[in-house]
Amino acid sequence: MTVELDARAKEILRGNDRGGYTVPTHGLYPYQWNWDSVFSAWGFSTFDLPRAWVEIETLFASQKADGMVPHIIFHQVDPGYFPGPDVWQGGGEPPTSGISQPPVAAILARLMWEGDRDAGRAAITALYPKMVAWHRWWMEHRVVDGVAVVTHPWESGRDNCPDWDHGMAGVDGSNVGEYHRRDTGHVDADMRPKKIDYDRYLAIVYAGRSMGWDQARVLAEGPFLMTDPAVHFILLRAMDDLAAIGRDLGQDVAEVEGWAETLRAAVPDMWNPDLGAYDAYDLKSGQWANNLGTGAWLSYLAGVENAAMDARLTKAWDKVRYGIPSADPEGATFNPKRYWRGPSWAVMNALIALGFQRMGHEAWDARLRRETADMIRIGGFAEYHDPLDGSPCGGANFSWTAAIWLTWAG
Ligand code: 2M8
Repeated sequence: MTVELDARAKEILRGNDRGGYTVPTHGLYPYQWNWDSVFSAWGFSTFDLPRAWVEIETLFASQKADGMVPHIIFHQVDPGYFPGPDVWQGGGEPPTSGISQPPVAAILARLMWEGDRDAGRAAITALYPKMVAWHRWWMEHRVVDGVAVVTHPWESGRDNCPDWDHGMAGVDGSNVGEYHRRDTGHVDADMRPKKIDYDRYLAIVYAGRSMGWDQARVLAEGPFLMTDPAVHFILLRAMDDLAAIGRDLGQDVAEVEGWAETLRAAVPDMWNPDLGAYDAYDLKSGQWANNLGTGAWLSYLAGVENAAMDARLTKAWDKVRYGIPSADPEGATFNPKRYWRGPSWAVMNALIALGFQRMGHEAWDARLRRETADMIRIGGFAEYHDPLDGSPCGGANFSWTAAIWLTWAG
């Protein structure tokens, strides 16, 4: 069974390879997505290391002059996805979107590099200054008072999670006109964001586009601005990993270490005492999300933990059977099948597990790995799974789920 699933996972990555980059899945997502691509690279690294490094090189080839690495790169126009390059108008050749995605590259590149230094030396040496430039972009354009923020739910990667409900309520989506969604033609609409969400996603894109994607303006004037503990902890961990890579390469890492210190010093500011956990905060309305979500779970990744939160988190985990739910199972809006509002994501489970490993939570790591593997055995290499019964949700033959099977779960 495991051997068969190993072979199937490799087949999925090979099948989604479009030559230098990997699509998340055929049909639903026909372009290169930033963090999907890095997870795919990690998957490739288990059986084709040169191909793995090429994946990350292709991603960084679309880095902007200001250091941003875009969230989508539209290599070949495909009418099967909306919104495409004509809507985004993010510039570049190939064209890109105008926002970024969680900076996991340094975290996984370090694992790949430490797995085989000789094979990775040339790639990591070329990538290092590019990753530094990207992290500098985050510090300049997506960190407010030491805390990481997102300017669009898509920038967080967790599109419709309850974290964003307050911020999204403040976005006027009434003027976006007619448009034709494609996602609901590929997968069950009940597993996707609602129309009201899409209206607002588009309104935020139109606002950024009208500013010519001037990122200082997007930050200051955009209609959506929330702190994101998940991105904060990912960025902080990525800083530590980038500094480690830099030291290995004999670079002066003082600037990177300084960024890590800034982010680490602001961790207490993300603590919501009423929730008893790290939480997202709406900088527009001045309200906590009050949601026990992925951000809290990712604290371990950055070497942060809090005894009060541990009990709260494990209680939520115990309510489901297959991995970490993307929203609190006791929350009023929990939905085990609707995208980021409850389902378990193999890719998030793997990232959370890297945190458990860092903090020495071996039993939790083993449990999460077992549950994620069981979920994949039950539901296949789906985009995400129902955490109650493991059934598959969203797109099938998904690159990052295949990658997580090969690197960790399987
Ligand atoms: C989802 O997001 C895209 C927009 O970026 C979409 O729904 O159209 C998210 O799950 C995101 O995290 C992921 O990178 C992307 C591709 O798998 O799909």
